[in-house]
Amino acid sequence: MSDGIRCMWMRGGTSKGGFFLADDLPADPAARDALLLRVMGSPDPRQIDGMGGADPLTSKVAVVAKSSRPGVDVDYLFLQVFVDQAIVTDAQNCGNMLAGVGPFAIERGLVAATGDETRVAIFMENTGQIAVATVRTPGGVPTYAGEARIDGVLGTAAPVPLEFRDTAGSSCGALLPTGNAVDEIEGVACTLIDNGMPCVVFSAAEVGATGYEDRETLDGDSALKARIEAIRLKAGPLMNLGDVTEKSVPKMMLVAPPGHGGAVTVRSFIPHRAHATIGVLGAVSVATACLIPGSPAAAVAVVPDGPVKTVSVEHPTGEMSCVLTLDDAGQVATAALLRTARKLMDGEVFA
Ligand code: NQM
Repeated sequence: MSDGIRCMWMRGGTSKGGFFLADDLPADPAARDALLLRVMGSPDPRQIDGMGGADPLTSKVAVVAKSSRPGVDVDYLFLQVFVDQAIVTDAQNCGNMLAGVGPFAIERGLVAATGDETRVAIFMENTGQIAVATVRTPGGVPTYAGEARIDGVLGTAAPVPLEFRDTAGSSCGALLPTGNAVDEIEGVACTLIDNGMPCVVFSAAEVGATGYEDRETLDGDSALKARIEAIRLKAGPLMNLGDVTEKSVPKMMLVAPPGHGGAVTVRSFIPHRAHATIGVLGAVSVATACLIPGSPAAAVAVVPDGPVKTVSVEHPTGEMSCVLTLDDAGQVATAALLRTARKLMDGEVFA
C-alpha cells in the first residue's frame, strides 16, 4: 500500500506549489503543517529533501474543498511554507495560487464545467472573501493552452481572469487600519493599507533605494533589508496583526514613479525576500494606495481618470494591470486581474 498523498503541482500566476484536497490532508493543523514541511523540504535554504523550489514563491500550498456556503463552489485555504524556518502560516492569502484553484477544482470533480468557460466562485478562507475565477473548459475539461501572457512567466497560456470584491480590511479590519493615510514609522512616511493583502507602502527613496533595482540587488542589500524589517515589526501591531516576527505579513512595498508608461513602480518584500514580480492582492493594495490623496504612493503615481481605472503596477520583470472599479463614494469596490495557470504534475507526494 502506498503512503503517498494525492496532490497536483501547479503554477498559479507567478507562483508555484502543491494543490491538495482538504480530505487528503490531516484534519489537525499541527499534523498537516508538519507533513507540509516534510513535503517541501523545510526548513532548509535549498529545500533539497522536498518539492519546494528554495524560494517563498515556490513553497506554497493550496488546500481546496467543496463549499457548503450559498453561491460558493469551493473553499480555498492558502498556506505559506517558509523555506528556511519551520513555519507554515495561514496569515496571508495568495492571489497567484488562486489562479490554479478553479482548474484544480474542475479537474478533481468538485465543480462541473458549464460549457467553453466555467466560472468558479471561491471562498478564500484566509481572509473570508469571495473571488470568481473564469476557467476555459472546452469539451468540459480545463485547458491550460492559450494566448494570454503575463509578465514573469515564459510563453502564453489560457487566461484565468480573477475578480475580487469587498477585499478592504481583509486581515486588518479596515482598509486603513490606523485610520490615517500616512503614519510615520522609523522616520519614514508609510501608508498602512489592506485591500486584500496587508501592505506597508512607502517611497523607495526614503529608505535609500531607487525602486528600479532588480531582485538580486535588493536581496543582496542586507542594510536595506534590516531597515525595512525594523519598519515592518513596528507596523504589524499598528495594523492589528499583532507580533509579526514569524508572519509573512505585512508585505513591504517600495514605490517610485512609473518608468515604462504605467501608473507606479513597486519593489516588494514578501517580507524577507524581494518578489520576482508582485503578489496579486499586494498589487491591488498598492494600486488602491495610489488613489489615497496625500499618500506616498499618490505622490509618485500617474493614475487614469474615471470610475473604472486600469492601474498598471510596474515590477522587476514587467507589469501587472489591476482594473479597479470605484463606487459612488470613490472607494475601490471591485478589482479584476488577468492571471494564467498550468498543471505541472498530478500524482502522489511522499512525506
Ligand atoms: O498578494 C506572494 C505571490 C504572493 C502573494 C507574497 C500574492 C498576493 O505572488 O495575492 O499572490 O506576497 O507572498 O504569490
